Amino acid sequence: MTVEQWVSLASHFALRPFRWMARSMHLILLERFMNIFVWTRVARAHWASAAAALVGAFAVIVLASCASSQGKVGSTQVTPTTKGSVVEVILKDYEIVMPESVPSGEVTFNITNAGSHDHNLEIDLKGTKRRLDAALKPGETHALIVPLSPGTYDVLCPMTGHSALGMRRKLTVTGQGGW
Ligand SMILES: [Cu+2]
Repeated sequence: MTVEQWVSLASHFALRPFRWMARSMHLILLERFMNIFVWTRVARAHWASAAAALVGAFAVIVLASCASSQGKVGSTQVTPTTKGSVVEVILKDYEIVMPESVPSGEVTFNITNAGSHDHNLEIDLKGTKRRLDAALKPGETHALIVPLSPGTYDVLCPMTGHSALGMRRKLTVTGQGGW
């Protein structure tokens, strides 16, 4: 063997530990990278489930607030008169569309059945109840005249099960009317 070959062989063995170190450093870096990759995937999965939980909680809150409200609250026209007011009421399957408040006095409810089932309108005057003598067939309109003093009244459809389906709401009578 020549001198150069000896030097080459010697340096090969002398550098061996350094080469091994370099390789293991490489592996450590690769492992770190893999860990970060796996960790971000796990974190992303966690964020996804957290977001899903948040959306779920929001949906529950919305449903709960819908369930606790007095049916759907839509609105129609109130026309003040010298004695009180004229109020348009639209009955739907299964919703009562009318204003949330009316001025006190003689209130004329112009009730229209815009649904596909028979409906009626009942106002609870804290003891006595007022409603149309006959339920309205689909498409029919009838007036119900009720003297109302200031306060809050329950309004519902007295047909079986309809109030539970959403035909129930509150009506506030303000003291700004004819009385
Ligand atoms: Cu009804």
